[in-house]
Amino acid sequence: MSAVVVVGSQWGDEGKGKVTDFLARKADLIVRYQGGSNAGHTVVNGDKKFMLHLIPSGILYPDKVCVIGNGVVLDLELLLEEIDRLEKQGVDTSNLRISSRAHILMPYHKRLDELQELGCRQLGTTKRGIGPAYADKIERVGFRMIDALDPDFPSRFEAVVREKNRVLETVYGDPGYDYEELLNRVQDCMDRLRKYVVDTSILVNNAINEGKRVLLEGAQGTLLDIDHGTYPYVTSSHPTAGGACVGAGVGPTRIARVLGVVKAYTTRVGEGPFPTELTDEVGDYIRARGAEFGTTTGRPRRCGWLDAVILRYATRLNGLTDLAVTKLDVLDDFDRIKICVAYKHKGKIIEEFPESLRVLKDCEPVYVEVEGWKCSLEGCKTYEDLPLKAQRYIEKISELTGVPVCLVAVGPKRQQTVVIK
Ligand code: 2SA
Ligand code: GDP
Ligand code: MG
Repeated sequence: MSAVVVVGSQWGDEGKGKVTDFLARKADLIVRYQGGSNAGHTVVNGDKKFMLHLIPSGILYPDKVCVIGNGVVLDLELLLEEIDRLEKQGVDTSNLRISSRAHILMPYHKRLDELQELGCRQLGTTKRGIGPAYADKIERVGFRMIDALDPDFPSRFEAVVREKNRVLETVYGDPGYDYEELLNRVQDCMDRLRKYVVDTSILVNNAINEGKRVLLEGAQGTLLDIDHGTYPYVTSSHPTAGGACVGAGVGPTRIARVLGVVKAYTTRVGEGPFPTELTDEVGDYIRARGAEFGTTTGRPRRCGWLDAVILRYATRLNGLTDLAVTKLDVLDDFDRIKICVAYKHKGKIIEEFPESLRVLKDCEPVYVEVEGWKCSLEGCKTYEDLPLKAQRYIEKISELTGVPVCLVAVGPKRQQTVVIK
C-alpha cells in the first residue's frame, strides 16, 4: 500500500507544487485529483520556473507517469496551451494520461463565472469557470472526456448549448455561443487530446497493486473545500484528503500517508474571513518577501501569521500523518514571530475552527510569540543546519498539531528542501 496524498492545509498556495515535485523524484505515478485551471502550482528547477495549472507537478521528470484524475474539470484549450508551453520549455509531456471520466470545462462555464462575479455572487473566484463546471457535473448536464468522443456528442451538446444560450441571454443579456463554432473548438481539442485519454482509475490501482509509489496531488487547500471550508468563500471541489479517493478513483484503504503542506504563515486569495490577517506593514512585508501574488491571476494574496486553529482543523479533516512546512525563509528577518493558538469570541476562548462565518469574522486571534532566528536559511541542507530558533518554530508547529514535520522548505528551488529523518 503506497499511495500518499499531498494536501493543502490552509487556503491554498502552501507550496504543494514544490513539495510534490520534490517527493516525485521517488514516486512512479503522480495524480491530480480535483480542481481545474484555477490552480497554480509553481515548480522551480535550477533557474527554470514552471507554472502548472492542470498537469501534475511530477511532469518535470521524464520517467514519471502523470495523471489528470476524474475529479478534475478540464479546460481543454488551456490544457493544450500548458502542454505546448511545457514542451517549449523542454519538458516531455508524453507520459501524461487523462481520465476518460474527467469533466470538460466549456467556454460557457468561464463566461458564466465572469458574469456571476460581476453580479450578486462576488466570491473573488479566479474566473476560470470552476463553479459552473462542477455545477453542471452535479446537475448531470456536463460532458466527460469519454462523452466528447461518443458519436451522440454533437446532438447532446447542441441541446445543452441551446439551454446555456437561453440563460446567458435572458439572465445576463449576453449574446451566447454559436453551436457549430463551439463544437468545432471542442472537437479540435479532442483530436489532439484523445491519445492521452484512458480509464485512469485502472492505471492508478494497478500501479498501487504492483507496489509502485503513487502521489495524489491536491490543489487549493482544506479551507477552500466545498464542504469543510469557509463556505461560500470556497472552491467547488474537495481539496481535502477524502477528495483524493473520489478524484483519483482509489479506495481509502489504499492510502498510506496524508502529508499536509503548511506555509510558515498564512495567506488567502479572494474574499472571506481570515482571523490572523495582517492589513498593516507587516502583512505588506510578508507579501513582498514571500512573493505572494496569485500564480494564475496575479492577484495580491492576503497575508497573516500562522494559525494553529486552522492547522488542527486540517489535521482532523485530512487525518494528516506528516507535515511539510514551506517558506520558512520568508520569516528570516523577524525579531519575534506570532502563532495563533486559539480564538477569542465575545470574551470566550474557542479552540475549534467555527462553522459560522459570522462567528469566524468576529474571532480575535490569541497569539503566542516565539523568537525569530534573524539569519538566512537559504543554504540550510539538513535539519541540524537550521538555527535552533528555527528548529524551535518547527517543533512548535508539531507540538500544536500533534503531527510530525518531515520536510522543511527554505526557498523555492528543489534543492532548498530539508528532509527530517
Ligand atoms: P474558484 O475560481 O471558483 O476556484 O474560486 C473560489 C475560491 O477559491 C480560491 N482559489 C484559490 N486560492 C488560492 N490559490 C488558488 N490558485 C491560484 C494560485 C490563485 C490565483 O495558485 O495563486 O492565481 O489567484 C486558488 N484557486 C481558487 C479563490 O481565490 C476563491 O476564493
Ligand atoms: P501551490 O499552489 O500550493 O503549489 O503554491 P504556489 O505555487 O501557488 O505558491 C507557492 C509559491 O511559493 C511559489 O511561487 C513557490 O515557488 C514558492 N515557494 C515554495 N516553497 C518555498 C519556500 O520554501 N521558500 C520560498 N521563498 N518560496 C517558496
Ligand atoms: Mg497556487
